[in-house]
Amino acid sequence: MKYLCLNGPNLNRLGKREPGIYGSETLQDIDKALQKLAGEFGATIELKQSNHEGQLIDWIHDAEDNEIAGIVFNPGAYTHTSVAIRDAIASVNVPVIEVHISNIHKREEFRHHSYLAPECVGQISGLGTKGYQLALRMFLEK
Ligand code: CA2
Repeated sequence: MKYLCLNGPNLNRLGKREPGIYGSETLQDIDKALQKLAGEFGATIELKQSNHEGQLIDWIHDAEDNEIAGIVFNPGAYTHTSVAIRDAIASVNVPVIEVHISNIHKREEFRHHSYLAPECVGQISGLGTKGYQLALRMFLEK
């Protein structure tokens, strides 16, 4: 089975700034842990990051054509703004788990609402970078 891990805007800065909120791990560290976990189940996962909404939408569409079995998705700030990404998730037959490193419900009011959550299988928030592995494990054990 093939899985995809998508990351939205500014997540390429992980580990470089704001370690108090997002920890000290980089996207590369997250990728490494996901590769190891997927490997244990004989699966593969590809991690991608983009700062551009349209690119993320194209990757979501491509996931269906590429027979991706599930997407672990940290949409970054697009979580709170993007009807277009919500529509993209709704337009494909690929399950998506929304992941946030920080607890968005403990932060500013504008982060409490997700446009995407109603189209996702579920949401993991506030469990640090471990949340990515938990989301992938959910797909792998299903
Ligand atoms: O907690 C999360 O994972 C978020 O998706 C991260 C987004 C934020 O807009 C969401 O509300 C919650 C921001 C990602 C920015 O990443 C940075 C990494 C290092 C330094 C500064 C920002």
